[in-house]
Amino acid sequence: MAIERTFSIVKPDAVAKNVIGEIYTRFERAGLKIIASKMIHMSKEQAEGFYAEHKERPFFGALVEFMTSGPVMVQVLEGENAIAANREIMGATNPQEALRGTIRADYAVSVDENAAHGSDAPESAAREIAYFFSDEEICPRTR
Ligand code: DAT
Ligand code: MG
Repeated sequence: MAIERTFSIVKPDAVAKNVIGEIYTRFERAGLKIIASKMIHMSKEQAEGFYAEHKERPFFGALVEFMTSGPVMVQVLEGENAIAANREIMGATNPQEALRGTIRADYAVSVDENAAHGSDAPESAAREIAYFFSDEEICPRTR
């Protein structure tokens, strides 16, 4: 499998729980390299645009409200099979269904506030990375 990039968010609930570092450690232990990272507090427009694919879903308003309720960490992760690897360590969307030892099982309690986001395909990864990061903000390892 080739080296891939994926887009990740440590969501407002996890930032509020003060577990940014613990989640970053899980990325690193899984062999994923953080090649871009910043803290932002999303505007309503930014969150609506990011989750545009879900705008007809009944939970859309609550999702946007949650994602703008506090700061988040946004990051680009790079590594072997990064998209699937990140989804695996995050666990299922509903923390009640997430496997033990996954980020969502350990740091989230409900589907409404589920600690982390990870791109689900190469196309969404490219779109989501470009949505939050300019090329200059992405820093591939040189050593
Ligand atoms: P994922 O974040 O695992 O990619 P998704 O893309 O289906 O899941 O949904 C995006 C987010 O929307 C998800 O992280 C939490 C919220 N969400 C999804 N399904 C939901 C539901 N049934 N009730 C409330 N929020 C939901
Ligand atoms: Mg998704």
